[in-house]
Amino acid sequence: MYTLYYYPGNASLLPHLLLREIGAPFELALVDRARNAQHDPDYLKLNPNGRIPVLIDGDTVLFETAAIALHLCDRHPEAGLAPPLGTAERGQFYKWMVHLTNTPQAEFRAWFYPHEHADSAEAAASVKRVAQTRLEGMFERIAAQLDGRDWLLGSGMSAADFFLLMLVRWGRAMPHPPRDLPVLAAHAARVLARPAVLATFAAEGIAAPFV
Ligand SMILES: N[C@@H](CCC(=O)N[C@@H](CS)C(=O)NCC(=O)O)C(=O)O
Repeated sequence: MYTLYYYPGNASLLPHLLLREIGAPFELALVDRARNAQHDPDYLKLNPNGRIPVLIDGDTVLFETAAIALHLCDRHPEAGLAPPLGTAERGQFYKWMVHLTNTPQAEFRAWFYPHEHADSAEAAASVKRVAQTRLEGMFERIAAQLDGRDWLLGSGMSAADFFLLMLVRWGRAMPHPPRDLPVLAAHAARVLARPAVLATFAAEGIAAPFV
């Protein structure tokens, strides 16, 4: 039985989506951001960075969304959410998982929390503007690579597609949201067609529109 520390719509959404897609038994533990529970001493013992999510798997405590996702793929190979180890497609899978986490996901941190990267309100506004432009470029490049295929990997749907859906969702309030790119809208619709995805949103109390 896994325990996923989550907050609705946060980065915990990716492991939550994967747990439901896999069909693994898990329980959810709310980290109440409304009262900054991510900085409670007990939570900091799980993730000293004070960030969501954390996954508990027996004696294993993991933070970092992408690491949790990769671990779940490895623990449940039968779910087919990652290509077999040592194959060319596995390399492509790593490429996308690492790219999504260290490029758009990291840039979203600057967009959602610009004050962390600035020492004045004016500088923070500038950080947010620049992050927005950079995110637009990132999504355009992802869309260009996805053009003509259903999933990020040629071999079929993988955890990276769920990751992309979460990021497209995070951009829904941007002036030029990623869903405006037809390739990304079509990809999001394919992922949203998975029953596990709608069940995840329902469990987190998230209503449509999802992206
Ligand atoms: N690199 C981390 C980032 C996680 C992250 O930024 N989580 C956000 C929610 S999406 C958070 O915990 N925000 C609360 C805070 O920073 O105080 C990961 O992927 O797990």
